[in-house]
Amino acid sequence: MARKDGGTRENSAYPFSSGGWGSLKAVAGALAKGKVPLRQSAVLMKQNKPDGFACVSCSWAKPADPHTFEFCESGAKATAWDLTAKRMTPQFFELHTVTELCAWHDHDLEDAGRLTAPLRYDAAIDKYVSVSWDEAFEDIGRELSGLDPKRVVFYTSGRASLETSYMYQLFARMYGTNNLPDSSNMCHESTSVGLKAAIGVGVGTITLDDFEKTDLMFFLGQNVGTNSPRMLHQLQEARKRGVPIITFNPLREPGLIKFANPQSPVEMMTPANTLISTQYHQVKTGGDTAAMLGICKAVIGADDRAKASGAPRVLDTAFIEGHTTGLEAFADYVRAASWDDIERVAGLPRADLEAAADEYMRANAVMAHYGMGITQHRQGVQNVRMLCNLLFLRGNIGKPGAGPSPVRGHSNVQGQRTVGITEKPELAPLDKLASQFGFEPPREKGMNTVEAFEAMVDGKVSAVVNLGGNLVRSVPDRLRIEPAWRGLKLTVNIATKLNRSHLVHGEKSYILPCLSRIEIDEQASGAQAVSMEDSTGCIHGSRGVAEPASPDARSEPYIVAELAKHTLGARSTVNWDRWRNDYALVRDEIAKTYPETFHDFNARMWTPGGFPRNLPARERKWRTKSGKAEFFVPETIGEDPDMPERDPQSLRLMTLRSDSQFNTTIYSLDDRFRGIHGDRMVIFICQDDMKRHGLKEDDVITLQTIADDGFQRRVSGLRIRPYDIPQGCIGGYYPECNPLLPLWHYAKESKVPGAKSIPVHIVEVNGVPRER
Ligand SMILES: Nc1nc2c(c(=O)[nH]1)N[C@H]1C(S)=C(S)[C@@H](COP(=O)(O)OP(=O)(O)OC[C@H]3O[C@@H](n4cnc5c(=O)[nH]c(N)nc54)[C@H](O)[C@@H]3O)O[C@H]1N2
Ligand SMILES: Nc1nc2c(c(=O)[nH]1)N[C@H]1C(S)=C(S)[C@@H](COP(=O)(O)OP(=O)(O)OC[C@H]3O[C@@H](n4cnc5c(=O)[nH]c(N)nc54)[C@H](O)[C@@H]3O)O[C@H]1N2
Ligand SMILES: [Mo]
Repeated sequence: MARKDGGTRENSAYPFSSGGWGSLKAVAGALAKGKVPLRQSAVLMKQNKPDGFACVSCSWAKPADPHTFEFCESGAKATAWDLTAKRMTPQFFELHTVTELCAWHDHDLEDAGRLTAPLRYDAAIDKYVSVSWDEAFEDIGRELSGLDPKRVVFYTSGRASLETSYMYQLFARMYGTNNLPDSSNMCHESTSVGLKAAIGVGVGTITLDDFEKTDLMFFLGQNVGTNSPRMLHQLQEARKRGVPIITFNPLREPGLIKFANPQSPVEMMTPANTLISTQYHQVKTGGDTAAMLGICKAVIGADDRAKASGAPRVLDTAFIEGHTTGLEAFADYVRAASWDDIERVAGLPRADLEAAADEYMRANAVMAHYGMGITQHRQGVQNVRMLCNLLFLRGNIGKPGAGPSPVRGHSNVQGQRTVGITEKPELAPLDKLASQFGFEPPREKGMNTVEAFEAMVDGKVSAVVNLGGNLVRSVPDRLRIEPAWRGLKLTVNIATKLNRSHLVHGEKSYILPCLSRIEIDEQASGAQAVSMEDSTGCIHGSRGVAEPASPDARSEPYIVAELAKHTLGARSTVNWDRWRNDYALVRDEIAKTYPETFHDFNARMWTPGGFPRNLPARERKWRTKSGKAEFFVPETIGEDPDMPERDPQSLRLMTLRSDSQFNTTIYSLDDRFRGIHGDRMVIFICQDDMKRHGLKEDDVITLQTIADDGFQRRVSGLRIRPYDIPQGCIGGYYPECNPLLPLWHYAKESKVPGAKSIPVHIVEVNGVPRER
């Protein structure tokens, strides 16, 4: 299953490596398709530059000395998507009823262009109609003040800036609720919970400098070529130094195999592209705990032998004794684990895991990059804890070139948590906020994303305010949640483009068009800047450079300030108008709330490369329960409790992203890397399983979730695509497959939906039901 060659065997579906000419062509195509005016496309030169704007796509770090083109194919597509010349004016909405728009494809809705004016749903004509900003704010304020704050949900998608997020959480808390779910709840919350327990901070500890000092990198369940392509720069530099990369991923992802740097003409010309992964292990979905357990078993076995023979120890005993707790219990568990179980659950032979362990034992400094393949499982938090166990064995944290590296998704998803977007009161500086602003914040736990939807299905939510996002598409169980969403009294959507969640509206519904942060944001005190935190905990300023999509669109801080003012009225102790006029004043307040990280915020935000967050684990200070880095004994070897035990017909479905989407935003129906064109309703499945289930390429199947809760979850019209993927595991696209994901299929400790391991059956082939 594993190939030590790291992929010399070409994936027949994909003749290109990631990056390369295909990537440049895709950028040009994206600009042309969006009809981006030429003067606007020059904007790309300001992307991720210290004096420019932070890309609206992924959250990968922005270097202090950026490349001339510090953007990638995905980032350029995201920029082009925002800068499009197409507009969705009120006239557009005069022409189309909401019922009619509900039949549009997700791609077509957003592709119709940027929203230009505030809109209110008019039930009498089933259309969104133009409304003035004043009217909108007044009506929303009135509606919200009449509701029980505990029944109102304030969602944030991870793009909004630190300034907006800080204002938003303060607004929600002054209003009276901690219901502040965000996209992280469906994403890296397993990291926030797992790393916090293990090392005392809920985020990764590496910075860009570590790439120059590392000896080995693990890559688990993250698809770098598609989802954080700028990181390929650092990976390639490390590979040139001979640093091995060991990948665990069920799919042979072309973007993890080879790399050609489109910004290096020499490499573009030479056929010898750099290999990314030196070992590629096609672990079974959900098999990572078992795989890491196998590596730990080989390492601890080698250490036991060294100890017995008096040879130098394999474990970093100084680190373990000085900094950790719980090794003995963990080591006993590892020694007792059987290779048979490990091989079965990981779907990998012992020899492969030992090969990974050999590299690991040779390396002095090891980083572990990981993504949704680790976090979006019933055992997502356990996976993160296992990864820490593995790193702790050889002291791979808090030293140069080493540490856990959760590759975050949205461009400021990590930062939002840093400034108080959380439903967990213990993670928010409530006392500070109370004294700083003279109010009594709510102390009881709010709802995270899954809890908010559970409550919605039970009729316990009245209103949702969406700061970005497209929840009826991104959350599990679409067929159950859409009717619940329609039952809401009020839905307020702050957005750049129209999406499905705006159409599946509540009784009252507003769409408030906002600026993208690529755009110039003029307020009373002049042009404004905002800031974000990247995946490596560095904070950057960002200044819009493009012309606003519409004179009638407003910035996010402006909209949040007005909503707060109109909802809270005299109850508020904040002068929202001053903040709205000058975001530097908001940053001063952030600095007061969080002085350790944000002192002198206004000056430091322009530090090239960003300024680092205060992260004690980087200095080997552990803010955990025990005051040490904590080893962890897994509850199970990784089996998913929702997966039927002995059912040869069952399959595990993982839901994936293509390189032509940003989450629910579908740029096109292609997936260049995986060789898919013009169709997202596909299922990746291996030849063995095709044979076993009697399927041919292009057969069209219906999948049904295996669950006995009395609710039938099906998706039809899925076309069979043979792919290099382990037996028993299949892949499909997010969000198309979301109706199959039950709301209750989540990681116990983090409530992150198990989007990478949905138990399914094939119930229909080419329209003919399957007997069972
Ligand atoms: N272009 C683009 N960039 C994006 C996004 C986008 O949609 N488009 N989304 C952004 C967001 S919000 C996020 S969170 C990130 C997501 O970025 P990633 O973390 O890369 O997420 P996915 O694409 O969902 O899938 C990750 C990989 O996990 C593998 N995988 C699935 N199951 C398992 C498993 O059990 N074990 C292992 N080891 N691997 C598994 C899949 O084959 C896939 O290669 O990207 C961000 N960047
Ligand atoms: N099955 C399955 N489900 C998943 C996942 C999966 O891998 N599989 N991944 C999960 C993950 S990791 C995530 S992060 C979530 C994401 O879930 P969401 O946060 O709900 O979705 P997005 O697609 O990121 O949001 C897109 C919308 O945001 C709005 N928007 C874009 N830019 C801006 C802006 O600058 N400001 C404002 N206010 N609005 C803007 C646009 O209207 C756009 O339609 O989905 C999760 N759901
Ligand atoms: Mo995400």
